[in-house]
Amino acid sequence: MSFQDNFLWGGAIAANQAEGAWNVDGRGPAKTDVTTGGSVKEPRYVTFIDKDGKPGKVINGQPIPEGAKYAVLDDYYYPNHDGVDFYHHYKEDIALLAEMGFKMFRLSISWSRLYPHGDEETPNPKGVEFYRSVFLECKKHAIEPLVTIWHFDTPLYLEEHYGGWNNRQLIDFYVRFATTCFKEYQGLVKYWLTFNEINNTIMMLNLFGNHAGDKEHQQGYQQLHYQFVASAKAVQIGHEIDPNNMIGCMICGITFYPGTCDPKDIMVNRHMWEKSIFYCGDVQCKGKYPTFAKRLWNEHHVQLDITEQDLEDLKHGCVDMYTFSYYMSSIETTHETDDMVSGNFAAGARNPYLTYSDWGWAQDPLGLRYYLEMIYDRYEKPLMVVENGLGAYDTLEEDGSIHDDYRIDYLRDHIKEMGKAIDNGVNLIGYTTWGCIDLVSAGTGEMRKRYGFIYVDKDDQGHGTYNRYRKDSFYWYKKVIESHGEDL
Ligand code: P53
Repeated sequence: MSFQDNFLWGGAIAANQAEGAWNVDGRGPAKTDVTTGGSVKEPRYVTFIDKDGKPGKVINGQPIPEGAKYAVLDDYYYPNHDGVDFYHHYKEDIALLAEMGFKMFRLSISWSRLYPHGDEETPNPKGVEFYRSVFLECKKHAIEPLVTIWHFDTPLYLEEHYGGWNNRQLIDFYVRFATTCFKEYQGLVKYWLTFNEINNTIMMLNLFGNHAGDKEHQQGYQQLHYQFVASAKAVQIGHEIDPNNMIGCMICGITFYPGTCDPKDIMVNRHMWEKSIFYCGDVQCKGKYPTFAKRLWNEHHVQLDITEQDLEDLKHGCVDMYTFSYYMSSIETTHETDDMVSGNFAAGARNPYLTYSDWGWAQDPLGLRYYLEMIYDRYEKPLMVVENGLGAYDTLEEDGSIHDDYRIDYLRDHIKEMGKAIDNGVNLIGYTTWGCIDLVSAGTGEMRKRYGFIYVDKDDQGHGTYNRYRKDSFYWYKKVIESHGEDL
């Protein structure tokens, strides 16, 4: 028996992708609210009004022009505005999760629902109440919430007026927000994650940043440093408020392989692990920068604003557990190849031993076991896989059924490898699959890239009843949980 009886089986969503109600009950906007829908071929755009009053757009991730202001424009559709309306469906949704036997439900708190601008002294009471109702609903069904404090959704006001995470002041705003969460939900929430996929900033530069120079690296590393300090301070406060709190880091986990046995490839691959995966995990788990950090900074002439107090904070703000998302593996090689991966957030050479999703993500269950064993050996802290799953096109049949055997196959294979990692000594305590209820894709803004056990009737133009339907995987996952991972 690999999985213990108290193993935390469940699923995950994020506020900005699921809740909708973007301007309801005093919520302020986040960057996702000025981001359009895209596809595997079309990027998502961020829209604005420039200094002469003209509307415009840039590819998501690029800065808007000097003097421009983010804006919602008439001619575009913004899929996150309505999400899948979890804001009004949460009772029904949590009941469905309970029907599957969920032990854990990962969700995030929208920062701008609690602090519409981000720099207020006190939170928006309606926002605070909403999450209290959600957590009470979880409690009613004996589901442990796992709460992500920041899931990419810095209030837009902080982006515009403070320069977002380029500004040290964001640490204090974040700490105020996190403190409110710990205080308000004490006794209702025990498991917390400070920053979702904190390593993305730097990993995206490593994967796609051929064009990125010293300036981008300086910015990326500096933003990360402020987030590390914010996370460490939140961990300390979270422990003071309730010593029972289990607070984790959350890393975008990609398993990197060398493309050949050329020692140069082995080295380049090791360094990819360092700069994309270990850099963040080391700071958050060990409370100090790793030995190779100086080399990374020097490579790009990075000069960080780090104070003595920051180093103290990092030291005393180590996380209690390491959590990560896992969707795919990737190849690092110094050799030229024409056989490249194409898709969304996928890069590098194609791995001939693997199959790829419709969005170009390598399906690699064994890579999950590799990641678990590697990371547990490094930190010896409890681990959770807090995102995993297959984004795929689903068909809603006339009778309301959805036959998603491809998703069942994907999840089954990954669960088997988790079991083997546990048998190899890894202390894996939980598994929350991504998008347990269908939601808006972060990468492409699509609805049709679906992950859920629960189908939501909404399309890429926002049309649909928003009704919920049980997929075949719903009944399958119920059985998996019931049998403690034995009946796959
Ligand atoms: P979507 C890129 C690569 C791996 C994971 O992604 C990523 C991203 C950013 O999109 O993000 C996580 O929706 C993220 C979730 C996101 C999920 O992966 O593009 O934490 O918010 O929805 C899946 O298919």
